[in-house]
Amino acid sequence: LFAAVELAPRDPILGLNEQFAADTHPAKVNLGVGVYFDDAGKLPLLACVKAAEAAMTEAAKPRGYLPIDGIAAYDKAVQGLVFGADSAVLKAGRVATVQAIGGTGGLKVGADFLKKLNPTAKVLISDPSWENHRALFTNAGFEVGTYAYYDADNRGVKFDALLADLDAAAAGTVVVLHACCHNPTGYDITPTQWDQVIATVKAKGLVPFLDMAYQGFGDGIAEDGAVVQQFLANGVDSFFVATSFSKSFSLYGERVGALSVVCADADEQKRVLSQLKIAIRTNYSNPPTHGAQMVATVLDTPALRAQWEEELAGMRVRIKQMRTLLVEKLAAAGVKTDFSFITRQRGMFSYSGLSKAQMERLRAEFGVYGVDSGRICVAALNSKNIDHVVAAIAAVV
Ligand code: PLP
Ligand code: TYF
Repeated sequence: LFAAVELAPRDPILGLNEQFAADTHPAKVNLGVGVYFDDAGKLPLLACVKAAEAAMTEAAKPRGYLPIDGIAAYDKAVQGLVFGADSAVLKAGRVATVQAIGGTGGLKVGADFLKKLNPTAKVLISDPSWENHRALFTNAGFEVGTYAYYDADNRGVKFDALLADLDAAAAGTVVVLHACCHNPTGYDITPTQWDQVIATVKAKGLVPFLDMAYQGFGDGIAEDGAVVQQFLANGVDSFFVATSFSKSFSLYGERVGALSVVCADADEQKRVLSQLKIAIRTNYSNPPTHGAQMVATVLDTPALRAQWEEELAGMRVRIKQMRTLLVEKLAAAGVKTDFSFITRQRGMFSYSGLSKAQMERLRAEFGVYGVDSGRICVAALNSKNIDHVVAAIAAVV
Protein backbone atom coordinates (compact mmCIF):
# COMPACT_ATOMS: atom_id res chain seq x y z
CA LEU A 1 0.00 0.00 0.00
CA PHE A 2 2.71 2.49 0.93
CA ALA A 3 5.35 1.47 -1.61
CA ALA A 4 4.84 4.66 -3.62
CA VAL A 5 4.73 7.02 -0.64
CA GLU A 6 7.45 9.63 -0.94
CA LEU A 7 9.42 10.96 2.00
CA ALA A 8 8.09 14.46 2.69
CA PRO A 9 10.58 17.25 3.32
CA ARG A 10 11.03 18.33 6.93
CA ASP A 11 9.42 21.56 8.07
CA PRO A 12 12.23 24.06 7.41
CA ILE A 13 11.91 25.55 10.90
CA LEU A 14 10.71 22.73 13.15
CA GLY A 15 13.18 20.41 11.39
CA LEU A 16 16.03 22.57 12.71
CA ASN A 17 15.08 21.61 16.27
CA GLU A 18 16.01 17.99 15.60
CA GLN A 19 19.33 19.02 14.11
CA PHE A 20 19.96 21.33 17.07
CA ALA A 21 19.17 18.59 19.60
CA ALA A 22 21.74 16.31 17.94
CA ASP A 23 24.48 18.99 17.86
CA THR A 24 27.26 18.46 20.41
CA HIS A 25 28.70 22.01 20.26
CA PRO A 26 29.12 23.08 23.92
CA ALA A 27 27.93 26.65 23.28
CA LYS A 28 25.13 25.85 20.82
CA VAL A 29 22.27 28.36 20.58
CA ASN A 30 18.88 27.75 19.00
CA LEU A 31 17.69 30.90 17.22
CA GLY A 32 15.60 28.87 14.78
CA VAL A 33 12.07 28.28 15.96
CA GLY A 34 9.96 31.22 17.17
CA VAL A 35 9.87 30.56 20.88
CA TYR A 36 10.50 33.04 23.70
CA PHE A 37 13.08 32.01 26.29
CA ASP A 38 13.85 34.00 29.43
CA ASP A 39 17.27 35.39 30.30
CA ALA A 40 18.21 32.06 31.89
CA GLY A 41 17.48 30.39 28.56
CA LYS A 42 14.36 28.71 29.96
CA LEU A 43 10.91 28.44 28.43
CA PRO A 44 8.83 30.45 30.92
CA LEU A 45 5.77 29.15 32.74
CA LEU A 46 3.98 32.41 33.44
CA ALA A 47 3.02 32.99 37.07
CA CYS A 48 -0.50 34.01 36.00
CA VAL A 49 -0.89 30.69 34.18
CA LYS A 50 0.44 28.75 37.15
CA ALA A 51 -2.03 30.53 39.44
CA ALA A 52 -4.96 29.91 37.08
CA GLU A 53 -4.00 26.26 36.78
CA ALA A 54 -3.73 25.86 40.55
CA ALA A 55 -7.20 27.34 40.97
CA MET A 56 -8.52 24.99 38.31
CA THR A 57 -6.94 21.98 40.00
CA GLU A 58 -8.43 23.05 43.31
CA ALA A 59 -11.91 23.24 41.78
CA ALA A 60 -11.30 20.25 39.52
CA LYS A 61 -14.13 19.67 37.07
CA PRO A 62 -15.14 16.61 35.08
CA ARG A 63 -14.10 16.74 31.41
CA GLY A 64 -17.18 16.65 29.25
CA TYR A 65 -17.14 17.65 25.61
CA LEU A 66 -16.99 21.36 25.02
CA PRO A 67 -19.43 23.03 22.66
CA ILE A 68 -18.15 22.95 19.06
CA ASP A 69 -17.18 26.62 19.23
CA GLY A 70 -15.43 26.17 22.57
CA ILE A 71 -15.75 27.68 26.04
CA ALA A 72 -18.19 30.60 25.87
CA ALA A 73 -16.25 32.66 28.45
CA TYR A 74 -13.06 32.08 26.48
CA ASP A 75 -14.59 33.21 23.20
CA LYS A 76 -15.91 36.31 24.93
CA ALA A 77 -12.52 37.07 26.47
CA VAL A 78 -10.85 36.70 23.07
CA GLN A 79 -13.34 39.14 21.60
CA GLY A 80 -12.61 41.66 24.34
CA LEU A 81 -8.90 41.40 23.70
CA VAL A 82 -9.10 41.61 19.91
CA PHE A 83 -11.90 44.15 19.47
CA GLY A 84 -11.94 45.98 22.81
CA ALA A 85 -14.53 45.07 25.45
CA ASP A 86 -16.71 48.10 24.60
CA SER A 87 -16.50 47.62 20.87
CA ALA A 88 -19.60 48.54 18.86
CA VAL A 89 -19.26 45.42 16.65
CA LEU A 90 -19.44 43.23 19.73
CA LYS A 91 -22.44 45.09 21.12
CA ALA A 92 -24.14 44.69 17.75
CA GLY A 93 -23.49 40.93 17.83
CA ARG A 94 -21.56 41.11 14.58
CA VAL A 95 -18.54 38.97 15.52
CA ALA A 96 -18.46 35.18 15.34
CA THR A 97 -15.62 33.85 17.51
CA VAL A 98 -14.67 30.21 17.90
CA GLN A 99 -12.00 28.63 20.08
CA ALA A 100 -9.38 26.97 17.89
CA ILE A 101 -6.40 24.66 18.18
CA GLY A 102 -3.76 27.36 18.26
CA GLY A 103 -3.52 30.19 15.79
CA THR A 104 -2.90 27.54 13.15
CA GLY A 105 -6.30 25.99 13.92
CA GLY A 106 -7.94 29.41 13.60
CA LEU A 107 -6.35 29.90 10.19
CA LYS A 108 -7.43 26.43 9.08
CA VAL A 109 -11.05 26.79 10.19
CA GLY A 110 -11.17 30.13 8.37
CA ALA A 111 -9.55 28.64 5.27
CA ASP A 112 -12.05 25.75 5.13
CA PHE A 113 -14.98 28.11 5.58
CA LEU A 114 -13.68 30.46 2.87
CA LYS A 115 -13.06 27.62 0.44
CA LYS A 116 -16.70 26.53 0.69
CA LEU A 117 -17.91 30.11 0.44
CA ASN A 118 -15.87 31.07 -2.58
CA PRO A 119 -14.17 28.03 -4.16
CA THR A 120 -12.51 29.97 -6.99
CA ALA A 121 -10.96 32.71 -4.83
CA LYS A 122 -7.19 33.03 -4.68
CA VAL A 123 -5.14 33.67 -1.57
CA LEU A 124 -2.28 36.15 -1.30
CA ILE A 125 0.34 35.97 1.44
CA SER A 126 3.29 38.31 1.99
CA ASP A 127 6.62 37.63 0.28
CA PRO A 128 8.03 36.17 2.44
CA SER A 129 5.59 34.89 5.06
CA TRP A 130 5.33 32.23 7.72
CA GLU A 131 5.83 29.15 5.51
CA ASN A 132 2.82 27.41 6.99
CA HIS A 133 0.55 30.11 5.54
CA ARG A 134 1.24 28.84 2.05
CA ALA A 135 1.04 25.18 3.03
CA LEU A 136 -2.16 25.58 5.02
CA PHE A 137 -4.12 27.55 2.40
CA THR A 138 -2.80 25.31 -0.40
CA ASN A 139 -3.92 22.28 1.55
CA ALA A 140 -7.36 23.85 1.99
CA GLY A 141 -7.59 23.88 -1.81
CA PHE A 142 -6.54 27.43 -2.66
CA GLU A 143 -4.13 28.72 -5.23
CA VAL A 144 -1.70 30.78 -3.14
CA GLY A 145 0.25 33.73 -4.53
CA THR A 146 2.23 36.49 -2.88
CA TYR A 147 2.17 40.25 -2.54
CA ALA A 148 5.45 42.17 -2.37
CA TYR A 149 6.70 42.75 1.16
CA TYR A 150 10.37 42.54 2.13
CA ASP A 151 12.72 45.16 0.77
CA ALA A 152 16.20 43.67 1.21
CA ASP A 153 17.99 46.69 -0.29
CA ASN A 154 16.39 49.26 1.98
CA ARG A 155 15.76 46.97 4.96
CA GLY A 156 12.05 47.47 5.26
CA VAL A 157 8.81 46.95 3.38
CA LYS A 158 8.40 47.55 -0.38
CA PHE A 159 5.23 49.40 0.33
CA ASP A 160 4.46 50.77 -3.14
CA ALA A 161 4.86 47.32 -4.66
CA LEU A 162 2.72 45.82 -1.89
CA LEU A 163 -0.07 48.27 -2.64
CA ALA A 164 0.24 47.71 -6.39
CA ASP A 165 -0.07 43.94 -5.90
CA LEU A 166 -3.19 44.33 -3.77
CA ASP A 167 -4.59 46.79 -6.28
CA ALA A 168 -4.11 44.23 -9.07
CA ALA A 169 -5.84 41.41 -7.17
CA ALA A 170 -9.25 40.15 -8.29
CA ALA A 171 -12.30 40.92 -6.15
CA GLY A 172 -12.80 38.24 -3.52
CA THR A 173 -9.08 37.49 -3.18
CA VAL A 174 -8.23 36.52 0.39
CA VAL A 175 -5.31 38.63 1.65
CA VAL A 176 -3.45 37.24 4.65
CA LEU A 177 -1.98 40.14 6.64
CA HIS A 178 0.28 39.97 9.69
CA ALA A 179 -1.44 42.21 12.25
CA CYS A 180 1.86 42.97 14.01
CA CYS A 181 5.40 41.64 14.42
CA HIS A 182 5.74 40.27 10.90
CA ASN A 183 7.08 36.72 10.73
CA PRO A 184 9.76 36.29 9.38
CA THR A 185 11.07 39.80 8.61
CA GLY A 186 10.25 41.76 11.79
CA TYR A 187 9.16 44.74 9.65
CA ASP A 188 5.63 46.09 10.12
CA ILE A 189 3.86 48.77 8.12
CA THR A 190 2.90 52.10 9.72
CA PRO A 191 -0.66 53.13 10.69
CA THR A 192 -0.75 55.48 7.69
CA GLN A 193 0.26 52.63 5.42
CA TRP A 194 -2.42 50.42 7.00
CA ASP A 195 -4.95 53.10 6.04
CA GLN A 196 -3.81 52.78 2.45
CA VAL A 197 -4.00 48.97 2.58
CA ILE A 198 -7.50 49.23 4.03
CA ALA A 199 -8.59 51.68 1.32
CA THR A 200 -7.33 49.28 -1.38
CA VAL A 201 -8.96 46.28 0.28
CA LYS A 202 -12.26 48.18 0.29
CA ALA A 203 -11.96 49.56 -3.24
CA LYS A 204 -11.08 46.17 -4.72
CA GLY A 205 -13.43 44.02 -2.65
CA LEU A 206 -10.64 41.90 -1.14
CA VAL A 207 -11.15 39.67 1.91
CA PRO A 208 -8.74 40.60 4.73
CA PHE A 209 -7.53 37.78 6.95
CA LEU A 210 -5.48 39.19 9.82
CA ASP A 211 -3.11 36.79 11.52
CA MET A 212 -2.42 38.02 15.05
CA ALA A 213 0.06 35.56 16.56
CA TYR A 214 2.14 38.13 18.46
CA GLN A 215 -0.30 40.57 20.07
CA GLY A 216 1.61 42.29 22.88
CA PHE A 217 5.10 41.64 21.51
CA GLY A 218 5.33 44.83 19.44
CA ASP A 219 4.33 47.86 21.50
CA GLY A 220 1.60 46.56 23.79
CA ILE A 221 -1.70 44.68 23.74
CA ALA A 222 -3.88 47.62 22.70
CA GLU A 223 -1.17 49.15 20.51
CA ASP A 224 -0.67 45.94 18.55
CA GLY A 225 -4.42 45.41 18.29
CA ALA A 226 -4.93 48.92 16.93
CA VAL A 227 -4.91 47.62 13.37
CA VAL A 228 -8.21 45.82 14.09
CA GLN A 229 -9.66 49.16 15.26
CA GLN A 230 -8.42 50.73 12.03
CA PHE A 231 -10.32 48.17 9.93
CA LEU A 232 -13.46 48.84 11.96
CA ALA A 233 -13.08 52.62 11.91
CA ASN A 234 -12.69 52.56 8.15
CA GLY A 235 -15.91 50.61 7.74
CA VAL A 236 -14.52 47.26 6.59
CA ASP A 237 -17.59 45.25 7.51
CA SER A 238 -16.30 41.71 6.88
CA PHE A 239 -12.91 40.39 7.87
CA PHE A 240 -11.15 37.55 9.66
CA VAL A 241 -8.81 37.60 12.66
CA ALA A 242 -6.84 34.54 13.79
CA THR A 243 -5.59 34.76 17.37
CA SER A 244 -2.80 32.74 18.97
CA PHE A 245 -1.90 32.62 22.67
CA SER A 246 1.02 30.27 22.12
CA LYS A 247 3.54 33.07 22.52
CA SER A 248 1.72 35.67 24.60
CA PHE A 249 0.86 33.12 27.33
CA SER A 250 3.86 30.88 26.69
CA LEU A 251 1.38 28.05 26.14
CA TYR A 252 2.82 26.61 22.94
CA GLY A 253 1.92 23.00 23.66
CA GLU A 254 -1.60 23.67 24.93
CA ARG A 255 -2.71 24.83 21.45
CA VAL A 256 -4.81 27.82 22.45
CA GLY A 257 -6.11 30.07 19.70
CA ALA A 258 -9.23 31.41 18.09
CA LEU A 259 -10.85 32.64 14.92
CA SER A 260 -13.05 35.73 14.84
CA VAL A 261 -15.10 36.68 11.81
CA VAL A 262 -16.56 40.18 11.63
CA CYS A 263 -19.88 40.15 9.80
CA ALA A 264 -22.13 42.89 8.42
CA ASP A 265 -24.90 42.29 10.98
CA ALA A 266 -26.10 39.93 13.71
CA ASP A 267 -28.08 37.80 11.30
CA GLU A 268 -25.02 37.19 9.15
CA GLN A 269 -23.07 36.40 12.31
CA LYS A 270 -25.48 33.56 13.19
CA ARG A 271 -25.18 32.02 9.75
CA VAL A 272 -21.40 32.40 9.61
CA LEU A 273 -20.99 30.90 13.09
CA SER A 274 -23.08 27.88 12.05
CA GLN A 275 -20.72 27.31 9.10
CA LEU A 276 -17.57 27.72 11.23
CA LYS A 277 -19.00 25.02 13.49
CA ILE A 278 -19.36 22.71 10.49
CA ALA A 279 -15.70 23.31 9.62
CA ILE A 280 -14.71 22.45 13.20
CA ARG A 281 -16.97 19.43 13.49
CA THR A 282 -15.65 17.87 10.29
CA ASN A 283 -12.02 18.42 11.32
CA TYR A 284 -11.81 17.57 15.03
CA SER A 285 -15.34 17.74 16.42
CA ASN A 286 -14.67 20.15 19.27
CA PRO A 287 -11.69 21.78 20.98
CA PRO A 288 -9.83 20.72 24.15
CA THR A 289 -10.59 22.22 27.55
CA HIS A 290 -7.44 22.86 29.52
CA GLY A 291 -5.47 25.62 27.79
CA ALA A 292 -8.47 27.75 26.91
CA GLN A 293 -9.81 27.46 30.45
CA MET A 294 -6.50 28.74 31.82
CA VAL A 295 -6.48 31.68 29.41
CA ALA A 296 -10.13 32.51 30.13
CA THR A 297 -9.42 32.38 33.88
CA VAL A 298 -6.46 34.74 33.53
CA LEU A 299 -8.27 37.19 31.26
CA ASP A 300 -11.39 37.24 33.46
CA THR A 301 -9.67 37.55 36.86
CA PRO A 302 -8.52 41.16 37.29
CA ALA A 303 -5.48 40.35 39.43
CA LEU A 304 -4.32 37.60 37.09
CA ARG A 305 -4.98 39.73 34.06
CA ALA A 306 -2.81 42.50 35.50
CA GLN A 307 -0.12 39.95 36.23
CA TRP A 308 -0.31 38.64 32.64
CA GLU A 309 0.03 42.13 31.20
CA GLU A 310 3.10 42.66 33.35
CA GLU A 311 4.64 39.34 32.38
CA LEU A 312 3.93 39.94 28.69
CA ALA A 313 5.48 43.40 28.98
CA GLY A 314 8.51 41.76 30.56
CA MET A 315 8.95 39.51 27.53
CA ARG A 316 8.46 42.43 25.14
CA VAL A 317 10.98 44.63 26.95
CA ARG A 318 13.58 41.87 27.22
CA ILE A 319 13.39 41.20 23.48
CA LYS A 320 13.93 44.90 22.77
CA GLN A 321 16.92 44.93 25.12
CA MET A 322 18.41 41.97 23.27
CA ARG A 323 17.97 43.82 19.97
CA THR A 324 19.84 46.85 21.29
CA LEU A 325 22.54 44.73 22.91
CA LEU A 326 23.05 42.68 19.73
CA VAL A 327 23.54 45.82 17.64
CA GLU A 328 25.92 47.37 20.20
CA LYS A 329 27.97 44.21 20.63
CA LEU A 330 28.28 43.62 16.88
CA ALA A 331 29.63 47.15 16.45
CA ALA A 332 31.95 46.68 19.44
CA ALA A 333 33.23 43.46 17.87
CA GLY A 334 34.39 45.53 14.91
CA VAL A 335 31.71 44.39 12.47
CA LYS A 336 31.56 47.00 9.72
CA THR A 337 28.04 46.14 8.49
CA ASP A 338 25.47 48.47 10.02
CA PHE A 339 23.11 46.19 11.93
CA SER A 340 21.10 49.03 13.51
CA PHE A 341 18.05 47.92 11.49
CA ILE A 342 17.64 45.13 14.05
CA THR A 343 16.29 47.68 16.55
CA ARG A 344 13.71 48.88 14.01
CA GLN A 345 12.31 45.37 13.65
CA ARG A 346 9.56 44.22 16.00
CA GLY A 347 8.46 41.02 17.63
CA MET A 348 10.42 37.82 18.01
CA PHE A 349 12.28 37.81 14.73
CA SER A 350 14.98 39.56 12.82
CA TYR A 351 15.68 39.13 9.16
CA SER A 352 19.41 39.52 9.67
CA GLY A 353 20.33 39.89 6.02
CA LEU A 354 22.79 37.00 6.40
CA SER A 355 22.96 34.65 3.41
CA LYS A 356 22.17 30.94 3.36
CA ALA A 357 25.90 30.20 3.21
CA GLN A 358 26.52 32.39 6.26
CA MET A 359 23.65 30.74 8.16
CA GLU A 360 25.13 27.34 7.33
CA ARG A 361 28.52 28.44 8.65
CA LEU A 362 26.93 29.73 11.87
CA ARG A 363 25.45 26.29 12.37
CA ALA A 364 28.41 24.15 11.32
CA GLU A 365 31.21 26.13 12.98
CA PHE A 366 29.50 27.76 15.97
CA GLY A 367 26.38 25.73 16.73
CA VAL A 368 24.31 28.87 16.19
CA TYR A 369 21.02 27.83 14.59
CA GLY A 370 18.93 30.26 12.56
CA VAL A 371 16.78 29.69 9.49
CA ASP A 372 18.46 29.55 6.04
CA SER A 373 16.52 32.68 5.06
CA GLY A 374 18.65 34.61 7.57
CA ARG A 375 15.85 34.78 10.12
CA ILE A 376 16.98 34.66 13.73
CA CYS A 377 14.77 34.49 16.81
CA VAL A 378 15.92 37.43 18.92
CA ALA A 379 13.65 36.17 21.73
CA ALA A 380 16.05 33.27 22.30
CA LEU A 381 19.07 35.52 22.92
CA ASN A 382 20.12 36.10 26.51
CA SER A 383 22.90 37.74 28.48
CA LYS A 384 24.84 34.46 28.54
CA ASN A 385 24.60 33.33 24.91
CA ILE A 386 24.75 36.69 23.15
CA ASP A 387 28.56 36.97 23.16
CA HIS A 388 28.91 33.62 21.43
CA VAL A 389 26.29 34.63 18.84
CA VAL A 390 28.05 37.96 18.26
CA ALA A 391 31.43 36.27 17.84
CA ALA A 392 29.88 33.81 15.41
CA ILE A 393 28.21 36.51 13.30
CA ALA A 394 31.38 38.63 13.37
CA ALA A 395 33.30 35.64 12.01
CA VAL A 396 30.98 35.00 9.06
CA VAL A 397 30.24 38.53 7.81
N1 PLP B 1 0.86 32.70 12.49
C1 PLP B 1 2.12 33.12 12.58
C2 PLP B 1 2.53 34.31 11.80
C3 PLP B 1 3.02 32.45 13.40
O1 PLP B 1 4.28 32.87 13.46
C4 PLP B 1 2.60 31.34 14.14
C5 PLP B 1 3.58 30.67 14.99
O2 PLP B 1 3.56 29.63 15.47
C6 PLP B 1 1.27 30.93 14.02
C7 PLP B 1 0.43 31.64 13.19
C8 PLP B 1 0.71 29.72 14.70
O3 PLP B 1 0.51 29.85 16.02
P1 PLP B 1 0.11 28.58 16.91
O4 PLP B 1 1.37 27.98 17.37
O5 PLP B 1 -0.73 29.15 17.98
O6 PLP B 1 -0.65 27.64 16.03
O1 TYF C 1 7.85 30.70 12.75
C1 TYF C 1 8.07 30.09 13.79
O2 TYF C 1 9.20 29.77 14.15
C2 TYF C 1 6.91 29.81 14.73
C3 TYF C 1 6.82 28.35 15.12
O3 TYF C 1 5.43 24.75 11.02
C4 TYF C 1 6.44 27.41 14.02
O4 TYF C 1 5.78 30.31 14.18
C5 TYF C 1 7.29 27.18 12.94
C6 TYF C 1 6.96 26.29 11.96
C7 TYF C 1 5.77 25.62 12.02
C8 TYF C 1 4.92 25.84 13.10
C9 TYF C 1 5.27 26.74 14.09
